[in-house]
Amino acid sequence: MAKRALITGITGQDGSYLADHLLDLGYEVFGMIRRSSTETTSRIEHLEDRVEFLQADLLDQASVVKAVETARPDEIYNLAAQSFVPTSWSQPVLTGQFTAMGVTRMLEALRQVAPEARFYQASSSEMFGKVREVPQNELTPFHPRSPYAVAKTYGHHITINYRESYGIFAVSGILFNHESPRRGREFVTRKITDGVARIKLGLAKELRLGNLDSERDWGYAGDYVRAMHLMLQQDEPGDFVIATGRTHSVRQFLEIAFGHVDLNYEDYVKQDPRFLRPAEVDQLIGDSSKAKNELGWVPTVSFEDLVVMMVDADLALHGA
Ligand code: NAP
Ligand code: F7E
Repeated sequence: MAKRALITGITGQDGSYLADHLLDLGYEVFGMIRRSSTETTSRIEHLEDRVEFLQADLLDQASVVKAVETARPDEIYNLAAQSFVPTSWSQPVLTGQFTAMGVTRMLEALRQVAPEARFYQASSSEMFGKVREVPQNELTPFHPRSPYAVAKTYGHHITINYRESYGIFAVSGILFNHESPRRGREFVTRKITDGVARIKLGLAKELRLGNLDSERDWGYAGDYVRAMHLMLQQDEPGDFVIATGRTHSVRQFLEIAFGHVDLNYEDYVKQDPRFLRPAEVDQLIGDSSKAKNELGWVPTVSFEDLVVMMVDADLALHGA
């Protein structure tokens, strides 16, 4: 019989790639969607006939319980969150409700109606924040630098706590930044590739950004969802860092993205203090050797290929 998976956050970047991957593997996929007055399903339009959608909101315990009850999942992937770091300073309480307490609501729903289901929590490299060691691995202490990262740190620990308290097969993937043509346009990579496409096609004259010196370990989202699935297929539950092991600055991203269309980023990029953060994470670089050894997971898309893939996709979207 086909395995059943429930994905929260299925309308987001990772949810859409994970749904693609699980359907390819023969899963029956259920997707939790919150009510909206506007369409939020553009990333999963191609899957509408193959996924069963369940309306629920992470803020509403009864709706979450109902979704788990209906899906009767073998596996739950908890990807839903308020995931944009700057918004976590302007809406810190809501971010805590979604990104921290939302995890407990999902775990409680699982405990109540599907205690045998395996649970994946979307943890984040942002938990390392002001890093204590380089590179960061599963044992590196956390020092979160934003309300988002604090909320994710809670979600990480409550997942481990439910594993230890109730024997639930609950794992946490500490994923470093991962991007794709389906990335939200407010995140820096997509903001840049969208900006490059607009500038190249004469639709915009400049691109306003914040800190160009911060460095991230950027990978491809399609690679990272494979790791989520692998984590739930192990004999014992455990936590894994997923990263490429290479770090690059926003400036290097700009050089490659503008260079790909024969432009120089310095002619178009303006620094704008509105995009600076109250506390910055300067550099992240992950050590995913545990994932390589135990899951057999390795990334397949290089940084350079990722940038080019995203620029080309945005050029195509704008009609080039
Ligand atoms: P994303 O594109 O921002 O998607 C977030 C998803 O959460 C959307 O489907 C959104 O639904 C849903 N959501 C938000 N609030 C909700 C609520 N109250 N009830 C139900 N659903 C809600 O994020 P992503 O990049 O795919 O990331 C997936 C997860 O991994 C997130 O938890 C993120 O924090 C975490 N993460 C991401 C990265 C990364 O680099 N991408 C790295 C580490 C961890 P709507 O469409 O209705 O808004
Ligand atoms: O910023 C700098 C900014 O917003 C990356 C989320 O998926 O990954 C993501 O969080 C860097 C930061 O991602 C702009 O200051 C400069 O240093 O693309 P971002 P993030 O904050 O790293 C982690 C792993 C998650 O878990 C999160 O959910 O780029 N930057 N200028 C800018 N960033 C933005 N957004 N906009 C700018 O104009």
